[in-house]
Amino acid sequence: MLELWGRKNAYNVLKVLWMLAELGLEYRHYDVGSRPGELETDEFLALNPHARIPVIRDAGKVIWESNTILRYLAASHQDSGLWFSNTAERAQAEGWMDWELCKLQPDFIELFWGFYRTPAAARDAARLQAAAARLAAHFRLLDQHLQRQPYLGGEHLSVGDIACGVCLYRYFEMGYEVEQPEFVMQWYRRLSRRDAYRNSIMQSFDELYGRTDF
Ligand SMILES: N[C@@H](CCC(=O)N[C@@H](CS)C(=O)NCC(=O)O)C(=O)O
Repeated sequence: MLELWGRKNAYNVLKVLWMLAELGLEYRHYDVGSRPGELETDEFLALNPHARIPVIRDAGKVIWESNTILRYLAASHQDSGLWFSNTAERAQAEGWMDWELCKLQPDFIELFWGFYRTPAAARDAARLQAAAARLAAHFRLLDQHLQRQPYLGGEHLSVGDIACGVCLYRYFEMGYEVEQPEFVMQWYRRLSRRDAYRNSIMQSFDELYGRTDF
C-alpha cells in the first residue's frame, strides 16, 4: 500500500492529499512534522535527506518534492485524466507547477506565515503588504490565463490545478483582505464543487493560528 509521511495541515502535504482523494487511492499515513526534531531523525533523513514533508513510498520507491509526487501519481494513473499523454499539452500544466514552486508558493507562505501564523503583536506590516502586493500580481496573472480556459492546463482538471489551487482556501479565508479576481473565483468555485477538494483542502486550519513552533 502507498505510504505518505507528513502532517495533514502542511501546505505541500495538502497537494498530495488532494491528489490521492482525486484518484481514490488508499494509503498508510504517518503524521510527522509537528513535533521538534521529527524530520531530522536518521530514519526520516534516510527517506528525505532534505528533512521536508511530504514524502511518499510506492512500489518500493521513495519520492519527495510535492510537485514531483503529483507528477508521479498522475502519470501512474493516466485514466484519471489528471495527466496529459501529449507532451505539448502537458507542458502547459507543468509550466504552472514550476511557477507555483518558485513564485506563488514563496509569496503565499510569506503572507500566511507573516500574518496568520505569527502572533498579532509580532507581525511586520510593511513586509506583509509587500508580500500581499506580489501575491495580488500573481493572482492577476492567473486571472488572465483563466479568462481563456476553465483550468490551468486546458479544459479539464490536471496536475497544474492541484499545485496552484491548493492555496486558494487559505488565501481567501485567513482573514487578510485580498482582491478576488473574477476568473480566479470562478475557478475556485469549480474546484470547490469537487468532493476531493472539499474533503482535503477546505478544512479548518485554526490550529495553525499564531503558531510558529512548527
Ligand atoms: N519544495 C518542497 C517543500 C517542502 C516543505 O518545505 N515542506 C514543509 C511543509 S509545507 C516542511 O517540511 N516543513 C517542516 C515541518 O513542517 O516541520 C515540496 O514541495 O515538497
